[in-house]
Amino acid sequence: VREVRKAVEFLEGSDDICVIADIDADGVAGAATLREAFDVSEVLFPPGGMYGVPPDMMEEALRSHDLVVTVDLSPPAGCPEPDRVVIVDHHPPDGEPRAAAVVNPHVVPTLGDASASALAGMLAHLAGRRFRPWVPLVGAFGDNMARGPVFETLKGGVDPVYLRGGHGRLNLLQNVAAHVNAARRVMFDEGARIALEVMSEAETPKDVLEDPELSRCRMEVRRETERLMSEAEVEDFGAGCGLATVASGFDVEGILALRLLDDEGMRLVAVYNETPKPCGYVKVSFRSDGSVDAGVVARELASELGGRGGGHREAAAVYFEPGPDVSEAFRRVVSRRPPKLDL
Ligand SMILES: [Mn+2]
Repeated sequence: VREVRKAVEFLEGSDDICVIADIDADGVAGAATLREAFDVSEVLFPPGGMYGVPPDMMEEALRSHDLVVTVDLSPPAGCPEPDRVVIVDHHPPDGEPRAAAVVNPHVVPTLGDASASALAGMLAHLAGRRFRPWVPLVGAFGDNMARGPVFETLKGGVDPVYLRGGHGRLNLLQNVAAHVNAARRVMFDEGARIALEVMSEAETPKDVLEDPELSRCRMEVRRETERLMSEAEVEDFGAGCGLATVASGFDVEGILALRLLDDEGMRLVAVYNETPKPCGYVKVSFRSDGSVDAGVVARELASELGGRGGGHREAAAVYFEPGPDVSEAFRRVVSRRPPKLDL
């Protein structure tokens, strides 16, 4: 595949790579993999719970480094010098992505379903570099994307004990993903930074699970989730769609939406966390049972709220400036019932 070969050539040909990665387990695992395999001089994370690469971060990275690789993220529109950028992402791109190489299943369909971290593992593997193969799989489990040809290939190099779970129990790598995600739910980009260092030092997944700081975050997230679950009330807006409003300094609205979706037996649950993130935006997270496209609902709500939104069929989010009446906006989106929503 031409895009993949070009990406490998760029990564092998540079000794000054800057990685800009999303703060979740997929972004962190992808960054850890690239840093282990290639000459990565710096890893950056979008600040304060922001989603997407801020234009000034992109410009600064291009000024200071030869090659910039975005992981689980794509460059902002109007990015200067796209010929020094490689994209490793699996989100549907906004328009035609411009870069020296684009490793994204939406652009290269033969890649199949894959997390960004698994794509990073594939690049390291194709370059013949050494890396711990369980690391990119952490991101695949974190994104619920433990499937597809890239994942299956990487899985072959991993101790099967790490993948043993089932009967309602998480396997070792799912547990590591929850640890890594807990860090950013509590501390945003600082949490991602800590998790990256822990993952980079770890010889085995157990080493990540035994890290005291990540374990503390996991416990705090668990406690905060239980607190919010005991208070949260889902308002039914019809068509199996509901909204709950909470206030938390933690980024737990996605976990809550999933828990409430299961508990209430709804088709789609939106959770609005009215406490702003450190970056100043507030967020609504969506989880769907698959019969409603959460990504479509998120984009519709984003245009109502003047924010940015997107995601997949099962999981999506909207970011916006605090202020608008979210409940009214959500009511308008649900009552319009555009055919695309399948409501
Ligand atoms: Mn991802």
